[in-house]
Amino acid sequence: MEGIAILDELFTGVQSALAPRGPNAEGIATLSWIMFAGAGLIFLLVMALLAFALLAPPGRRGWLADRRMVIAGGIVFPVVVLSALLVYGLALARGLVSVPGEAPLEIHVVGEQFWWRVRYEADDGREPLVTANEIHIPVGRPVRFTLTTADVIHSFWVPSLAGKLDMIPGQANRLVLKADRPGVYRGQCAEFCGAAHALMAFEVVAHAPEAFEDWLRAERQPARAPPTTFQARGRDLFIQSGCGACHRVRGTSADGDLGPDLTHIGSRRSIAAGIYPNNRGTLAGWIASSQHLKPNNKMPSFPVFSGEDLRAIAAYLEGLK
Ligand code: HEC
Ligand SMILES: [Cu+2]
Repeated sequence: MEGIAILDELFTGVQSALAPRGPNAEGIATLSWIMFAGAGLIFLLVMALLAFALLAPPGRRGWLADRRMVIAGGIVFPVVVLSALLVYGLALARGLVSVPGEAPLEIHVVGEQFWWRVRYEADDGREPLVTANEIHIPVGRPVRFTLTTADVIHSFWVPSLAGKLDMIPGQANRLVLKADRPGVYRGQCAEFCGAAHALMAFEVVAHAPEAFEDWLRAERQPARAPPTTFQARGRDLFIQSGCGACHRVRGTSADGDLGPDLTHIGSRRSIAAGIYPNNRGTLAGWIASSQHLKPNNKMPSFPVFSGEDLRAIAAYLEGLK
């Protein structure tokens, strides 16, 4: 049963290159299958020849040692097969970076130890919209990512949608992808970037185009005022405790830039770069002991709050929809 569950995850999962959900990932998956099948066939052929060489009567296996066999099997065959693969691979790769037709949606993602800063470029001259750790895209429209890093090398990988591309200091890499159907696809940093590297994930949420526009419009709004006195107390604690030195909540005095933008943190599915589900409990736990939950991340734990204060801050953040 365990084995079946793993296979199922492999072919239908939210983070599997074998479960492609867009044309770019599909091209890569097809190439992998061709290589896998080809390698399998060649393996069988070599094993059959080996068995023949070992078991056939000596009089019948002399041709195996013939010089023409060595040239055909050792030079001609690999050159032909590998050249064909190279041509196919290069043609495929060209399709992965070009954007035919429609203007792509431009999203800039910055790798940070150990989270993702996400910026939507506005095409009407407005400021870009900044958020973190959850990337929303419309279905059916190409999206062009500009990938950079604020510190070390990270690697941006959403296996169901596209190949893997590194984020390299001093360089901007471009990745194009398209989602065929609405859904949530998981991504992961794929290059060791420090102690919490394995805890640096994210999600891509693909919406129908109108739903994406709605999301964008809502996300552009400043944070809403706390609706209850308990949440208002949470906001006051948030401001007084200096969270705003690192976090921005648009519409308040918190305008730090070191950590994720929290203006609409309540609407995100997970916290801490895709690691914990987003709810009042995990938010409170994160604030009190972020260093325990994600060792060596750049946010200090805040063990100073009483349980009640912690709940108030968490309720405030949860309400930032
Ligand atoms: C020294 C800078 C710093 C301070 C001060 C700070 N944070 Fe953070 N915070 C960060 C960083 C960096 C992250 C990203 C951690 C990661 O995922 O690697 C983060 C992540 C978070 C997250 C998760 C965000 C997300 O998108 O998943 C929340 C919630 C949060 N902080 C709340 C707070 C609160 C509340 C305070 C004040 C009590 C606070 N932070 C103070 C730097 C800071
Ligand atoms: Cu990383």
